Amino acid sequence: MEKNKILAKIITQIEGNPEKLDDFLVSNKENKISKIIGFTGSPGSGKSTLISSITDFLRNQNKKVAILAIDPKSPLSRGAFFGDRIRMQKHYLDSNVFIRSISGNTKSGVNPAVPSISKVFEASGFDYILIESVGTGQSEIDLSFFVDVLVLVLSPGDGDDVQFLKAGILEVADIYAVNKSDTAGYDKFFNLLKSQPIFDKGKPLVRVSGISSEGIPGLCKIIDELWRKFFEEGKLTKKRKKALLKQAELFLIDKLEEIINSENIMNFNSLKEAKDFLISQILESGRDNV
Ligand SMILES: Nc1nc2c(ncn2[C@@H]2O[C@H](COP(=O)(O)OP(=O)(O)OP(=O)(O)O)[C@@H](O)[C@H]2O)c(=O)[nH]1
Ligand SMILES: [Mg+2]
Repeated sequence: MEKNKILAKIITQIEGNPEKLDDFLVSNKENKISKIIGFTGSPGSGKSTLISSITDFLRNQNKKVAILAIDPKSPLSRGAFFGDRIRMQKHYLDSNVFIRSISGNTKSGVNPAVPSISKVFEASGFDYILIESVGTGQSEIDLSFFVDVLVLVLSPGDGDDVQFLKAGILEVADIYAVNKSDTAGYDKFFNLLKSQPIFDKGKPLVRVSGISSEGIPGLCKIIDELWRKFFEEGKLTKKRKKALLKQAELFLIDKLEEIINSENIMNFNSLKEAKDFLISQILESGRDNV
């Protein structure tokens, strides 16, 4: 079977049960570290277009690229809806680019299978894993645990959305990519952002256009430099360990919700009893299934 088809099948199994990962990694001989880069931002800010443009740039350097789009709207069923297919179209013909979308629809936040899927990509020898996630709030913050470097994509369309600019995602992003530099009124927006105290903390604010490709080589250089810095400081190892904890937390949250929403759980009368009950249920459900 063609290599990418095998990869697609493995990911489908991991998405349903991330703990299966260990079965697949036994034969990993590549032993190469991928750069896991997250792209988040409000709907329509241009994440997919930017990822496509970055993929062009990386492919020109002969890098292998895996793209994982987390789609919050898609059903939990297999073969989830892939809204960005058109923008990524040309890359589908390239066997060194692998594109996959998964559902982000878990109650707890971002899909907890993400780090396991990244490990499969890493074991398959991809140089870069580019992860797109849309939405504001918890799922984006969760994504920051699952990537090495997080890029927040802003665009002039976000200008009026003060709520968005206030969200905690600004703090957890490592790089701000201000997209659509080819559009009218862009400079005003860029300068407005630049003058905000939050953008004045030394994190890179980069002028880019996913359409004209302005600033893409510069953005990729900044991503690489930051990744290397995190790697050399040992931050990357810590981050990836923390991702495992976050993954476990997300599973536990989903499991707890399931227990709380189930029937016949009323045989306790105090907070302590309720707490003990939850703990016992978690333990009873078996560590392997949590
Ligand atoms: N002019 C201009 N338009 C852009 C640029 N990047 C994206 N767009 C347009 O903005 C719209 C949204 O782009 P997408 O790449 O789909 O944005 P997205 O953030 O992936 O959107 P969602 O996945 O729906 O959240 C499309 O019409 C793009 O053509 C850019 O750099 N310049
Ligand atoms: Mg998109």
